[in-house]
Amino acid sequence: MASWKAQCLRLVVVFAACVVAAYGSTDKDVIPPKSHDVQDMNKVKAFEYLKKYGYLSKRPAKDDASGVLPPDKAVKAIKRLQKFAGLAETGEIDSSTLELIERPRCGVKDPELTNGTEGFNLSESRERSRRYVVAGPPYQWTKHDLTYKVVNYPGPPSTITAGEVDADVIQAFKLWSDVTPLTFRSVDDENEADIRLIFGKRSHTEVEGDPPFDGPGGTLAHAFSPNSNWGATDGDAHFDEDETYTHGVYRGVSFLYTVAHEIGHTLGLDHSNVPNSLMWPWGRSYTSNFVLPEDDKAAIQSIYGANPNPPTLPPTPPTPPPAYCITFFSSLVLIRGQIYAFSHDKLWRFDTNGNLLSEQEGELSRTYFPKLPRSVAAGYERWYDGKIYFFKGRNHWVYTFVHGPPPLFKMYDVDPSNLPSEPDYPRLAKELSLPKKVSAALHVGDEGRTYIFKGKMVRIVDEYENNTIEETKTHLAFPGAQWFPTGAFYHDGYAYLIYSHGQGADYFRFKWDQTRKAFAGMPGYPRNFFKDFLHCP
Ligand SMILES: [Ca+2]
Ligand SMILES: [Ca+2]
Ligand SMILES: [Zn+2]
Ligand SMILES: [Zn+2]
Repeated sequence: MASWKAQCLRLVVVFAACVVAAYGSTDKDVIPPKSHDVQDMNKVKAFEYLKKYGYLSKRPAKDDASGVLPPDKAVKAIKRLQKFAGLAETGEIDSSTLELIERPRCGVKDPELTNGTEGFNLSESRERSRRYVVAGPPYQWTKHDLTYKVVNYPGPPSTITAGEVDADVIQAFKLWSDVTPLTFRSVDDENEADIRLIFGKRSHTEVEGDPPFDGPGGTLAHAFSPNSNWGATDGDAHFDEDETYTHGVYRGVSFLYTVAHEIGHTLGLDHSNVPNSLMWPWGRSYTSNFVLPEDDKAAIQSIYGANPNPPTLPPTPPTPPPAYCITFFSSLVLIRGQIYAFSHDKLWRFDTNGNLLSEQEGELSRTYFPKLPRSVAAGYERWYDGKIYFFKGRNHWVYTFVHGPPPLFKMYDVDPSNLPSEPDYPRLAKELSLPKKVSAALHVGDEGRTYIFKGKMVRIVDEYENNTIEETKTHLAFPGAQWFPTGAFYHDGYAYLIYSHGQGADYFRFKWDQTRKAFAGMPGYPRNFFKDFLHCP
């Protein structure tokens, strides 16, 4: 891997430069299958994606020229993508994989996560293997005082003004300079700039090997590693001008987020497989009070060290807390790596770093989940098939993800022979052999285990075997926990039990013990959920 990488000019979209160099004419012989069948269209799409983003990096075998990717190679590549993105490794282009493929993202190729990859640590548990990746020497700056130039500004369909671009660029550089000895200074002459930020459509520069952009959607931007033999283009970032860049609103593509991510590449970072890290390849919408996630801070400090003069925290202006900081959440559910917080007929979405991903005032939950009742009491996403279960009172609802325009989830039809009739919910919890009045639920994906909370009790269900492993008192399965959690989720090796009350919410945290197949209590809890998770005052 390392030697292969070193041979390439290092556009972090190594794709164009390297693939052409490594494959020569063979590359264009591999033609994806042509068909009007939807299934095959998805295969073509997936094939293009895997090739473009570094999941089919080996020289294709001769017989690939037939246009059909050998099934074992396809399965392997799809599994690698699913592993990187934290999806169930089915090896099939299932609905969540298709959704991932259609999500706008950075054009830079994803790193191959092997034992030998720089900066990537495999440790005991699978969950812990999620970590940042650095490009490694020599792809880093040898000086700390860097200069930049915003060479041009985007026209329509972007709605961001030149002033807003400049403000976002300053804020994006500050995210990185606050935690490192690096400094960034704007210069007037682009020829004096280390880092040039350039907007363009399709074939957007004269630079040989710079891959063209792909129109609206798909690739948002790409960047070039420092010291990677591209001459002046080293350390530059290019932004697809066919995107609708926005500033400070929840619509369109957040320019702040996009530029902050690309700067990470221009400083020598590769993509991280930590969901919701800044160097995670898939773009996301505007977030208020964006903070640099810990994974990215650790990544950049592993190259340049910490800031010897860390900035003193600026005095926080006395702004009223956002509405969600004084909301009673009837349930908190982790769905596709995001926390969905439900209250009455609304929901708020947060990433696991506590960045708000939805409107500050909340959104109607039915725009995501048609016919979902108000104040849903509990829910969880089952990893192996992506089904999302909700509970309230004596009833349950099941949803599945659909890619395309909202609503993003549709009711799951229990009996496929019923199609195209409407699935029939609510259904009784009893049909799932579950009690009524479930207050919270969490799902440990790797184990296929679901914990269903009701009153003082928790029922541990094996989803693979479809049976109950154990029913016990909550504080026995979760040492130190109180009864009756109102929300729960499992993330990255830890379970969180949340207790909403009139004045906010407390939470307890428990570590999954792989050997004992049980949760261990952690000292120092309960803590304030709104402060820790949602950055509320
Ligand atoms: Ca440059
Ligand atoms: Ca694009
Ligand atoms: Zn990227
Ligand atoms: Zn470019």
